[in-house]
Amino acid sequence: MKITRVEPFILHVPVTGARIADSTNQVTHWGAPGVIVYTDGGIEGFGYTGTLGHLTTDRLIRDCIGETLGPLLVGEDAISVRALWQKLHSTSGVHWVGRAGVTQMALSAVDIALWDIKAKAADMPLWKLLGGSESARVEAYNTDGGWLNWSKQELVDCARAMVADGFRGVKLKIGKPDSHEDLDRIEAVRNAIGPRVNLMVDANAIWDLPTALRFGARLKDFDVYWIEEPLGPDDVPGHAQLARSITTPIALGEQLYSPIRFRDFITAGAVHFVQPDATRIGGITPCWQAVELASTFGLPVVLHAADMVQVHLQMSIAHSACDLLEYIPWLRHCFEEPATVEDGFFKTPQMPGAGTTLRADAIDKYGVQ
Ligand code: 0YR
Ligand code: MG
Repeated sequence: MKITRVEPFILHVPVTGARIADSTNQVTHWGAPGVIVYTDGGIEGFGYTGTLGHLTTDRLIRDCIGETLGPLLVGEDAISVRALWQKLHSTSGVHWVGRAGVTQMALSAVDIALWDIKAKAADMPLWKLLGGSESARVEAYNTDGGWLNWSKQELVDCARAMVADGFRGVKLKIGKPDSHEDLDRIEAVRNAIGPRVNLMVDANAIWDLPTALRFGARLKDFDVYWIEEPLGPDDVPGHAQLARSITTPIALGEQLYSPIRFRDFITAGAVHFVQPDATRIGGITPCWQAVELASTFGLPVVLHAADMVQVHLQMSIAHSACDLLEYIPWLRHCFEEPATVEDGFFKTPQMPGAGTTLRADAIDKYGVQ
């Protein structure tokens, strides 16, 4: 099945409630620079990455796909996904200009589109192609009710509503200038949801080590399930020291751009819940490697969903290390078969492919140049 054409796109899709914030990011529109890969067999593959919706950065990713990676794909056999990943990685020259960020995100989008083609050609959903079983169940936890710019009352109301909807886990953003305020908000939500619902907190890499040591130690009072990205995303020894000092488990990985970075954190004892993101690490190909690595060390993997619930759901169904998955429903209405949660668990997708096929109207409605 030969690749005939590679067409990049950019979507900007409004987020819940007009504007959300975590400790480092403000978002009004989620950016999804991506690609449609066409083949002579009539199958089209869809892949994309995720951004904060800045047009200038999204164009860098689009152009990397369209001008650098795309021409190397035309004429190749779309089914040879791993070989194509190696070719793009080593002969495009992108590794010289960036091993993280734009180039890896462009590579991610392309790799995901190729896996989409491979699963469609096999006439099965990706989870089945990856060896998964229909009976696997993936639990959802909800992040879309805990934003940092929302008031304490909004957090409490949202947490109650999510639990009433069947979610058994909710995540709160933390990282207020005064960390006492974070504790106050965590306490309010814990009281609202009761002792049996999992409560995660996510600092989005804003704390320094002294703050993390001091306030991280208080999280056990509220039975916090994990503290996510407490420190800078590349700080291996800092996270290792924190892991030795507090009892709340550490989650991270959404900003790591290679399986080797995961090896570094895991072997240093600096992470407990491992969170690779296929839209950043370079696609499903290296993301699967990170999942296998974590699982070899006996660590649970909770893929960073953001809006790649689509492929992350497929991978989670297929791998026994992935029982839990983040839910942020900003893009779901853009897909032919959106990820759906019922009574706290994701429904198993049935359409052939990676789940990334966009509805025809999504590009008309949200496409930007
Ligand atoms: C907004 N999930 C995250 C959102 C999310 C971010 O920046 O995308 O909070 O990626 O940290 O765990
Ligand atoms: Mg996070």
